Formats: sequence, structure tokens, C-alpha cells
Amino acid sequence: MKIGIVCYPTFGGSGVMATELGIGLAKKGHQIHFISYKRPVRLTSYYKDIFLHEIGSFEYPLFEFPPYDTSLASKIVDVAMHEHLDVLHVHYAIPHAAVAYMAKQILKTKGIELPVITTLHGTDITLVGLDKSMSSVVEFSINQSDIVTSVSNSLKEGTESYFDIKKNIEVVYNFVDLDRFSRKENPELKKVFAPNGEKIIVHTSNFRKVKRIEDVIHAYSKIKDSVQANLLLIGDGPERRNAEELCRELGTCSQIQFLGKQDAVEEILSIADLFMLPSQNESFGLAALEAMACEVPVISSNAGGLPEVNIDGVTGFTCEIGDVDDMAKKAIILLENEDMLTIFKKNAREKALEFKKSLIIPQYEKIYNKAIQSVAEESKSLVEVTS
Ligand code: GMT
Repeated sequence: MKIGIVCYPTFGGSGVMATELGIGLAKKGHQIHFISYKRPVRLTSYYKDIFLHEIGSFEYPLFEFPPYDTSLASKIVDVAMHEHLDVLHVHYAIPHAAVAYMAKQILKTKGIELPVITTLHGTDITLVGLDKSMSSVVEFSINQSDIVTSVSNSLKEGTESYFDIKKNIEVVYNFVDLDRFSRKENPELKKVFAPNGEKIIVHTSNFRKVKRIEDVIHAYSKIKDSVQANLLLIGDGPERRNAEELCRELGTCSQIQFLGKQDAVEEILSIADLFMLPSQNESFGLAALEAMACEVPVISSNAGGLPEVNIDGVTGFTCEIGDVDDMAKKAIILLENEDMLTIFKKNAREKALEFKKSLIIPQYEKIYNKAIQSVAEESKSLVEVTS
């Protein structure tokens, strides 16, 4: 199949998933056309069946905001026509689902039927999509997609309760590359971050408010009173400065390292004992899954789809949002009990196996075939009615 994939190119989960999906599909013999405003960060190698079409930014003195939507729609039309796309898969509803609808209508006038699949990732529904300034377009464009998927049951239920959805939303979980994300012991690296045999706690995110980084730091400052542990914070974003301030206030700076954005996250996860993700909202929690694949138990909030990934009392613990006392208490129980920690590490990897790439990619292939078939049948019946 010739598959167009529209995504954000950044470190965020939706871009990471879209890129990994494209790479996985290309390895299975499909031709992939990424349409994005930059090279996706996870697209680091050359693949003969992967093509990148960058959306340019159109500057003109009249435009306070360059018209991304119009440039993207034109690009989709161009790629669909000239590369003969069989299907278009857009990741993150805003504005991609609406733009895909526009491109589909333009292509129709040229006699081309392009099936469109929209994958909802989380904040496009739970945060940005719910804003009154966006919601009518989000609802309309979800209903206009040929097939809609969401990355967890929780996100599906949320979308159906927030909007008037006429489509069946299919749940296709996020996936992880279990070869890349597997524990590879590295005593030398461990020594760098834990020179006195301290436990290592890790958090990775885009440091947005929704991640509640302050809860990681508050919980850590309680944990360290009972257990010798250091905290590694991976990623960057708007909340980093506040997080740094908080460490200074709490006097924990010497045991907390801000590592910034990292490409080889799996190397750091491989030396970790515990992962923390106390988010206010999390449709799935890809970062938690990647940690679990590296045998790292997770202390998370119970927001959104997190309980579908992190099983309370098995792969880690899920706590009420903001309950840093409970998070610290559960972390201490785990870190102080070697036998329990070993079992949870094993359980975490075992649970991650349910989200392996080779199980999830065929689900998308099936969805593409279904969309292609139903669009073909629709246009056939339209021809029969009009002739
Ligand atoms: O987590 C973010 O803020 C980034 C965001 C994105 O779309 O890039 O992540 C969302 O999509 C990921 C991939 O499907 C999910 O694993 C994250 O849970 C989800 N984030 C939220 O719902 C906050």
C-alpha cells in the first residue's frame, strides 16, 4: 500500500507513534509518505520505502499566523495525486483531521477518492479539543473521517462523552519496539548516576503542566528520606524552570539531575529502578510503556488510560492525581523490598509484551484495507445511483 502519514515531528507521543508506525509499515513492504513540517525526531535512518514531504511555512506581511492548515491541505493534495496514495492516516485531530477533510474534498473534485483514518492521541481531545474555540471543528472532522481510532479505551469513552460522535471509534493501543526497549545492564553508566549504589528513579516527558512534574519532585523529596535514591528528569519544556526552582526550594538539587532531551532513552531506562508519571491526564502513557519494556515498574496517577497500561499492584502502582504522599509511600514499599521489586520488574516487562509492535501494526493494516474497501464501495454505489 502507499500510505500517507501526517504527524507532528516533535518528541511528543503522537509524533513518536506515527513515526514508529511508518517505519514498521515500511519494513513490511509498504511505501510510506510522511507529511510533516520537519523531519520527525524518531526518523533517524534512511529507509528506501520512506519519503518525507515537508510542509513549508508561507510568510506574508498580512499573516500574523502563517496558514499551516492551508499549506498542509495543499501538500496532502499534491502528495496524494502525484504519489498515488491509497490511504491517508492523520495523527492528532487538531488540525489534521479537519485539514484531511478539506484535502479529501479537493481530491474528490479531481476524481480521486482518498480514504482518511484519524488517530486520536489525547490532548487533541482532553485538553485542546474541548476548548470551545476548537470543539465544533474537532467534532465535525472526527465524524467525517472514514475510520477513527483512539489509543486507549479511556480516550474512546472520553471522546464519546465530550462530543456527539456518530462513528464507531476503534481502540488500537500504542506499541513499543521490544528489541530497542529492553533492559541492557550497564554498570558503568549506573555508577555515573548512582556512585554509592543509590536507587535510580526516572521521569521523562515534555515538561508540560499536564505532566505534574512538581509531584515527581515532591514525592521524591519524601522518598529520599527513607531510601537512598537519585532522580533523573529527562526531557524539556515550559515547566522545567519551575521544576528547577522547586528543587532549589526543597534543597534536593544535588540528588536530582535534569538531563534534557535524550535520544537513547532506553539506555537510561535500563539502569532505572522506578519510573514516575503522575500526570493530570494521560490518554495512554507511552513513556510508561517504554519504561516497563525496560523492566522498570511505574508509579503513576490513575488518570485516563494509565490504568490500562500500568496495572496497580502488579507492574507498579496507580495513585489518585496529586496524592504525592501515596506515591511516595508506594515507591518506598517497592524500593525497600528487593523481592517485590524483582517481581514487579518482571511483571512490567511481561505486561509490555501485550503492546508489542508485531501485534499492533497488523491492526492498522486491517483498518487501512477496511477504509479502502468501504470508500470504494461508497463511490461505486454513488456511480450506480447517478447513472
Ligand atoms: O503527552 C503529551 O503531551 C504529548 C501527546 C502527543 O500527542 O504528542 O501525547 C499523547 O499521545 C501519546 C501517544 O498516543 C500518549 O501516550 C499520551 O498519553 C498522550 N498525552 C496525553 O494524553 C497527555
